[in-house]
Amino acid sequence: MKEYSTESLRNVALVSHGGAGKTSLAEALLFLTGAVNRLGKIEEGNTVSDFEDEEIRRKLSLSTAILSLEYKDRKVNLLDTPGYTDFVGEVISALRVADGALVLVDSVAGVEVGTEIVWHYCDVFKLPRFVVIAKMDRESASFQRALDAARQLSGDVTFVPIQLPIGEKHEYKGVIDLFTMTARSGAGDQQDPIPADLQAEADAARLRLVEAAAEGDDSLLEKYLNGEALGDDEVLRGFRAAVRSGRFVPVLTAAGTAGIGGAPLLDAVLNLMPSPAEAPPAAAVGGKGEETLPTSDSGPLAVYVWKTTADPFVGKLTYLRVYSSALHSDSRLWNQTKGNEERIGTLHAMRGKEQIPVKVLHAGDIGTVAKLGAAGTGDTLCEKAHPLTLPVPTYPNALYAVAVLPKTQADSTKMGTVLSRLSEEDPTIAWRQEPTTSQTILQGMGDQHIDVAIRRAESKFQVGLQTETPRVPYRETITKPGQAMYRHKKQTGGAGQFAEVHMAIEPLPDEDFSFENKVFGGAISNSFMPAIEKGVRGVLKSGVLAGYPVGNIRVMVTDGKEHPVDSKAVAFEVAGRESFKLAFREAGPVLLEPIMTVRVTIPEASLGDVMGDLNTRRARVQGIDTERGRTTVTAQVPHAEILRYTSDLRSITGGRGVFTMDYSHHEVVPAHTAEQVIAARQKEIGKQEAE
Ligand SMILES: Nc1nc2c(ncn2[C@@H]2O[C@H](COP(=O)(O)OP(=O)(O)O)[C@@H](O)[C@H]2O)c(=O)[nH]1
Ligand SMILES: [Mg+2]
Repeated sequence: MKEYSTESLRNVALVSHGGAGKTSLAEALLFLTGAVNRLGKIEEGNTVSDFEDEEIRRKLSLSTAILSLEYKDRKVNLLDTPGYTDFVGEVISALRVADGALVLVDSVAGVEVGTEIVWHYCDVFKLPRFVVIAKMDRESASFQRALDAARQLSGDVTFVPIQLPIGEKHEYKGVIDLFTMTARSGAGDQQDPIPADLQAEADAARLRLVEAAAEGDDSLLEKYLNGEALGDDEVLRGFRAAVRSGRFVPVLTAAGTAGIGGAPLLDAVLNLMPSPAEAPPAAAVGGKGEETLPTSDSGPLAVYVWKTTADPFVGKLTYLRVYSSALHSDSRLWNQTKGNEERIGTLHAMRGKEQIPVKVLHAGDIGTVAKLGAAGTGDTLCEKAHPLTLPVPTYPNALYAVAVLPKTQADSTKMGTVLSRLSEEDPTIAWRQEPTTSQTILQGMGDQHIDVAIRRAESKFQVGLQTETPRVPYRETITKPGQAMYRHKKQTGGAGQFAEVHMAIEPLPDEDFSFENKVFGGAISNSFMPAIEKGVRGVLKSGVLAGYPVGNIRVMVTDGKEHPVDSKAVAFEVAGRESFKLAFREAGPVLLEPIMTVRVTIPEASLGDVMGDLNTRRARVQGIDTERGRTTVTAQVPHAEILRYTSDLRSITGGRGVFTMDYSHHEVVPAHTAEQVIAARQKEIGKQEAE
């Protein structure tokens, strides 16, 4: 591939609800520009973009692919993102490094919830964008209906068609390009006269385009208001400014699988989307505070790692965007985030999994490099002499948790490593050990996300994992003072065992545990105290009621007896343990459960359903706020009741609801619920012991 300068690049992300036709459209553009000589199909599992085994198996995109294509002497880096909500992390990473976005709207389904979500993220990154009304050849496709739906995406911008479809449904043949006022049938290489029956409609639409163009530039507006005609160049210049200001969104149409509309779409990308040089310059934190980086080869080197993948055959692949200066193959640079030097081998432009070696990536370009040592997603690479850190976007919290278990002993030793790898690759995956339940917890965006992660662990790292619902980290404690004594006596042949311990316990609200020797007159030698304490501490870990950790207890040894020959540390350990258990049962034992503070943000219309559902979850609602049609409910909800809320909220709100969740405190479990929890846990322990 030849070298492309900053001005000749376009970085554009394809975003939408899943199934709107992004991957198929990208495939059509690759085919049109000669990057592939056969049009791949989703159904046949042979598109360039969806190359991963899991993507082929599921027939949908799971991660962002770079599709570099060359058109009219420019290079367009298409970033084809997944649409399914679980994989929104990939969308965020792609939008972070894109200079513009193509938002696809299905010509039949219209705007779906995934479209609203990606629109919101385009706002976050302030990206100029197009709406592409896709799959126009489908039965019951309607340009007008889809356009009306798209207009609902935002009341703050004006949607302006720059193309009209020639025909719809199976009659869809091509597009009318309102810039050139020509008909472009099929892929649109050729420009023909507009069909007579569409001329009036095209003239009216052109008028609205010219009006929008005039608004993009004050001098043009004056000319326009004075009744002078604007030339084609002026229309383009004015409209380009209008689009980049974010106030106007051009609307296009296409059908990827039918190969219609590709060339006019690419023309619009070249004409209207900013090159990296025209996009707002990046800001980074340097040694002396924030710096604005010129997007040119002469700036200080700043490279952002936006994605990393590991593959048993390819090894580690690091996806980069150069923000400033040029990055050369076979060079060295500094990983400012990790604090180590990185050796850059051969740089590549990418086309799905195909790596096309390049000598240099100029400022603004996107590509990959293999086998970087430490670099992970979100790192900044720079020159050691000029340290810089580029900002990492905020990813949503991964709140869908499962417990993971190794399938075999061999898997067990590799489990931690593989979970770390997965969470390094994907900022929306996290894992940790939960000490109170002794479980390994893996968190992601939803069940599909976790499912894909588990399959990757198996196929890429050969580590078999199983999942189960995580246990709630209950705790046990007491509510009033209690006391007990226990005598341990054992005569086996020669040496016997003897110990007697009297114990009093009471609640200790502000501390987890204290152990005191209150024995008068040497009834128990001081030297046995550590053994008694050890016996008690053993119970703190394993619990009394249902095997959960015990805490907030003050333990006092008040009296006891010992035998000159048979008393040994081990005997006092047993007596300490058993007397503590007895005292515990006397002291009003209760189960404590974690209570979470949950903030649920939903469309106002879903409020009734969401509140009704929260009621079934023992929730205490603390507040309801409504702002611009979105309502936020704040509530305290027992952890046990909200384990699967990610999926449940999605189904209650049609995917429009989101929530955050933070640990608040532990609280006594109501007696009735506690009985059920204890019974279930005892059954589980019984089963484990039987095994
Ligand atoms: N009729 C028709 N079907 C399409 C078109 N584009 C995609 N599809 C089909 O719609 C489904 C989803 O397409 P895909 O490209 O994977 O959508 P994505 O999830 O947005 O990437 C697949 O079955 C495609 O074959 C199109 O232009 N016309
Ligand atoms: Mg796709």
